[in-house]
Amino acid sequence: MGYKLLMISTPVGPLGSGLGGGVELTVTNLARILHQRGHRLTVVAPEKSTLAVDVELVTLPGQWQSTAQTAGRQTPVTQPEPSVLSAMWSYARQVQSAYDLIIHFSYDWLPFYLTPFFQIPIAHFVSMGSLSDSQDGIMAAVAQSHPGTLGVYTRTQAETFSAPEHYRHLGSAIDLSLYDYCPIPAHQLAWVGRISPEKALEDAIAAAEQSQVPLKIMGKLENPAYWQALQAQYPQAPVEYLGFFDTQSLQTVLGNCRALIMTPRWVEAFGNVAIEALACGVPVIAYKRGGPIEIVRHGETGWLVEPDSVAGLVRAIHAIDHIDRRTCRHQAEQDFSLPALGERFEQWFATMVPVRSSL
Ligand code: HBI
Repeated sequence: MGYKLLMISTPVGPLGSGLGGGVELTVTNLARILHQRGHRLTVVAPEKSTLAVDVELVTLPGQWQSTAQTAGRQTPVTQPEPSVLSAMWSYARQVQSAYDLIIHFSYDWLPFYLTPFFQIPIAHFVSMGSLSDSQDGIMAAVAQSHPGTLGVYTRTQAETFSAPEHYRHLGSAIDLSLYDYCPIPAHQLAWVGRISPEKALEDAIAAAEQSQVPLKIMGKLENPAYWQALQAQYPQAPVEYLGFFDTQSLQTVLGNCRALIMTPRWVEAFGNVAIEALACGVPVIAYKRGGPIEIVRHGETGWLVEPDSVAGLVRAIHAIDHIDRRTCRHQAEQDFSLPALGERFEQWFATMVPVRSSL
């Protein structure tokens, strides 16, 4: 039975800009698989958004939300006006009667506060771990008033909140047909992500310098000052920043690497880049922190390293040949395919959308 779904994207930037990080991939992939499975979708996103899926895309003007992960625990809720967040939710209120369900991907206060004022159910996909008291508070309120409507990537992410049992684990996925298995890589490592302090790129650069294995860096240069500081701190490190790539270009470079290095300083909710690497046959070396714990099979598809230990990263880099690259691709096919993701989300929606009478 096809649902009529209104999908509201993150308000931190246009879909396709990379500003929305992993959540952009989640929105695009989920739209793709739900469309393929016969649901009727409308995606609502900030202006200048692009979506490589043949569904209705409604783009709205307004200022972006500032990124929540740069805020502190006591940071008050902010909403610049004219706000793209309020524009997207005003639109949703006007059109809601044409849909069975709204699913949104904002890590912001407003959508949670608005929930009781809407006539149709709202599925809240929470894309990060706990970051601020105001966001935790409003999500806890919805967990109480609308149980079962909060979704996350992983158990680890849910456990950062006060009532983990209220969060449904949806995992993540990628379109495996876009990723080519690479059996024999070049002698280089990859680091992929928004270049911002919580991603701790400095540790990967230090490990590249100590192991003398070249490091290819890709991702949105979100914090140029931070990047400048790293270059000054490690002038001799064998690293190269290649830019922000679309999936096709990313997987070409990533697949040609001996390993992906993941150095999250914060609790990474999932780590989509980890499954992109596995899909190319690339082992993942990651700190044992957050989402990668539930992705990497230690000793089989990569190495989970003591958090913040550069020495641990270097040891793992020297042991990377113990990993069979075919096992990496196989795990991606088993756990992280789009059909598996579509199934998990449909099961979640069924708990919120009243079954229409057969009449
Ligand atoms: N910050 N305020 C805010 N809202 C979001 O939706 C948001 C964010 N920061 C990062 C982000 N979304 C995504 O890039 C991550 O969830 C992946």
